Amino acid sequence: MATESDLAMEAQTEAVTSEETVMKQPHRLERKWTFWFDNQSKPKQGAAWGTSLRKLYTFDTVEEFWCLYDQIFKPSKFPANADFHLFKAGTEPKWEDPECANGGKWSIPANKKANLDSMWLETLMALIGEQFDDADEICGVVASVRQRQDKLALWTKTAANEAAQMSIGRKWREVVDVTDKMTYSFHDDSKRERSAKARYNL
Ligand code: MGP
Repeated sequence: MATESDLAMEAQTEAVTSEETVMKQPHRLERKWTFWFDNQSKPKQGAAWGTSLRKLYTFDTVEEFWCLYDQIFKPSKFPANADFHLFKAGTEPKWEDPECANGGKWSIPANKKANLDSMWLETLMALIGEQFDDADEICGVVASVRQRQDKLALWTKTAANEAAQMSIGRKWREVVDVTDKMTYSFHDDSKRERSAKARYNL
């Protein structure tokens, strides 16, 4: 017959086992995200924009994210003219994608390589962690490694919605912790409402 201490030991073992099971389960994100990469450092003569754009990985857990980030996605390791993208799965990082066609982007210049990496990482975590109130308005983020100056751009869906863009811009500024001037530009000027502006500033 089991003694009281046997039962206590059993209960304790069960509790530890179920805690381990919970810890081993991957932490699922609210939605799926896709990493893209475009290496335009050796462009083929006459090749149209987008021919070197590659879809790399789609993931939906925190564990996959860290694995991918650690192994590959540090922008500063890459040559000039490379672009990195993290976009919602199903949205291509192109103006032509229906989710982006009526949108635009907030841009932030990165003054140092370390700066680009840290702003990129902070942005990725804010996106997959759903920290933006207007998350449904966001398409994704692009890190551009450039000879002149690296930069980050946060692409959004509805450029004409000024209130949403201002809210996203303010939040992004907080996330990357910069105080520099930021500009939002429409992908396609001809698509904006007549009454709307072509740009917003923060
Ligand atoms: P860019 O990289 O968005 O501009 O586009 P930026 O950041 O001002 O310039 P960069 O030299 O620092 O890269 C540069 C050019 O690439 C554009 O003028 C287009 O010709 C082409 N291009 C860029 N994007 C994102 C697209 C796109 O989504 N679709 C198409 N068709 N062309 C694009």
